[in-house]
Amino acid sequence: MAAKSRYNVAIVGATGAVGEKMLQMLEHVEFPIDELRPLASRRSVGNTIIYKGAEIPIREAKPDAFDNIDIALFSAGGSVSKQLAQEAVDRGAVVIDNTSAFRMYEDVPLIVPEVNKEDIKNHKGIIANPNCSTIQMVAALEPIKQKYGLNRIIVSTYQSVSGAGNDAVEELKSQTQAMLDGETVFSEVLPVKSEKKHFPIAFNALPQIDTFEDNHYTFEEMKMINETKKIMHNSELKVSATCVRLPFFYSHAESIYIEVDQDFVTVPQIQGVLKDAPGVVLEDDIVNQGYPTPLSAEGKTDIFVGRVRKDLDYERGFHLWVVSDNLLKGAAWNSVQIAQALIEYDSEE
Ligand code: NAP
Ligand code: 3JM
Repeated sequence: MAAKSRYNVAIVGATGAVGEKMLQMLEHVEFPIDELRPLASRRSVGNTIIYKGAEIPIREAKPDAFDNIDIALFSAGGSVSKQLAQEAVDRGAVVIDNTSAFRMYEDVPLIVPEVNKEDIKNHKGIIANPNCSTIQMVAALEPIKQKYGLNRIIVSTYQSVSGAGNDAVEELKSQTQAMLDGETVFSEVLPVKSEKKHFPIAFNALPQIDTFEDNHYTFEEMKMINETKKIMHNSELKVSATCVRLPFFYSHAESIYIEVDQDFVTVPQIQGVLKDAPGVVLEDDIVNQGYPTPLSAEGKTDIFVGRVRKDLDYERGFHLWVVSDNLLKGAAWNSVQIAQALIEYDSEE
């Protein structure tokens, strides 16, 4: 992409949970935009979005909507990305894709700027934004890996419903009220959109995010496992994940167990590394019940870490509690950081 003073930017999925936050984040960093082009499905044509106080009509996402676009941020699901990302690239845009469509392709960099920003330079038109749960985990663990080595990660997630989009947020709201009114309710959106009646998410915990794979892990769990190895440049890293959906609206929390490569590492040493880590905030003050929660992280771009403690049985084992806003660092903010890095590299060329 040629360096410019201002860029034409398309947002594919501009009316969605992630797309709305992308608009906020672009505005927040005063991204150098010439034309902002919000795209969505045909259903949204006739509606508008507000950007910097101006009303902008939404256009249908189709190939010619990418004419003269420099950067296209995609978050409208994997099938839309598979259909349109290459069309955008063919018209001269760089695509930053929020879906799982291309993340594991060899020629597609998978980027968390605090971890592997330099990989952006290898892009061939498409750059992928990792899964929300992967992003907050690798950004917290990379500085520990740099200092003490890392050979195993076992993570259990506590994920909010907004990770499944605006429909899932509405489903939790209506189910909660219905259950308080004594009704029997079933889910249609969570754990995955289906015709089948499913347990409610309200007042519940669902140990399924996305569909099941042949190895009995869910696709969400396999995304965390495979994406982590790619971003951390270590195919030998041992990673296992259990992903659980819980009835709150925003942020994901994770209980993470790690094994470092060195003996005699202390909790204060791990805390010290996290204190200095970019994009990470240490909130670990158990005397005052100080630790992050989904509500305390909501609306913030940082990754919050607390409850750092040593495993009781294994000398090189540590446990951490990591929380971040899934729609911000987990999606929109990470994508906008990638866009910023992209134009920064272009201006260096
Ligand atoms: P959402 O709230 O359901 O929004 C979906 C968006 O996609 C809406 O803007 C919708 O437009 C648009 N869309 C749907 N079908 C379309 C089509 N055929 N053509 C063009 N636009 C279409 O979902 P979300 O939470 O924002 O997530 C969107 C996608 O982003 C997800 O499917 C996922 O792949 C990705 N995502 C990534 C992360 C991450 O961690 N990186 C996190 C969450 C989501 P209408 O309003 O016109 O229907
Ligand atoms: C987060 O319908 C779809 O293709 C979207 C499924 C989805 C994804 C995904 O796989 O792209 C929903 C929510 C993600 C993600 O970030 O991995």
